Amino acid sequence: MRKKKPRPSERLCRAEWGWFSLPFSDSEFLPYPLKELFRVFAEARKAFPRNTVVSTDAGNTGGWAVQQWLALEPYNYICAGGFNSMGWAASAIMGAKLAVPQRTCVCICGDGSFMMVPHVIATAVEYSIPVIWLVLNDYSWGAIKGLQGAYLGGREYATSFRIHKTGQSYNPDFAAWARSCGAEGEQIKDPADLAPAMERAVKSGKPYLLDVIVDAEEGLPLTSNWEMPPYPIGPPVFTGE
Ligand SMILES: Cc1ncc(C[n+]2csc(CCOP(=O)(O)OP(=O)(O)O)c2C)c(N)n1
Ligand SMILES: [Mg+2]
Repeated sequence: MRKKKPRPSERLCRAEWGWFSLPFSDSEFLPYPLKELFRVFAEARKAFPRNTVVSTDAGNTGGWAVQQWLALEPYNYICAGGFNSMGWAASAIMGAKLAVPQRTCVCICGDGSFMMVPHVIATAVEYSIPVIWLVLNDYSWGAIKGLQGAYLGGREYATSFRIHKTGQSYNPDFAAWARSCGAEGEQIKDPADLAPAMERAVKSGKPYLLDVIVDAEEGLPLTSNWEMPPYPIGPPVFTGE
């Protein structure tokens, strides 16, 4: 009989994770654009209260959020797990807010995921559900664009959002859309504006969308692996052992 490998203790896993994450512990030392991307999570952790409920979605944004968001108390983090369905987090966060109205509730999702269910803002306004959507906007289905890079020899097919005649990056103005629904919305291009905007969102008591423009060409390292035949599954980046 094969001997079962003992599971590493939780404390050991945490220590390993701390070591793995050390290079990201201070965004000041990170190269651009990594620095900017990491800062979103660091600023969010500082700006949102300790018991904030966070929901995360699919894509690179979901992968980064699941790794970088530090849930400090139980029952404060929700995601669709392996289903990984885009749009889930933007909707589910309203359910969370109805369940725990006294807590700040924040959805962290990508622009592609938010575009699956942009009508959530109208619902939140109709029923006065003051949640916050933190949309990391890289003008693409970034995760799929990355996979295409590997599968198609660097060729990208329809995963960047562009005006096709000019090649210019395109997305609707999400913040304007939020305001037109009767919610609040802000677009953030300068990372220095992140913290004050997040604080305004918490204080507003209204549904609030923060459209954060990110340059995610070079993202944070993801520890998860996708099974994508015929390619072999890559070795785990982080094992916690
Ligand atoms: C409903 C649904 N359709 C398709 C997919 C496959 N898929 C996984 S990630 C992704 C792109 C996600 O884009 P975005 O939300 O902008 O995140 P990014 O990777 O750019 O950070 C797609 C299409 C999915 N997970 N769910
Ligand atoms: Mg995206």
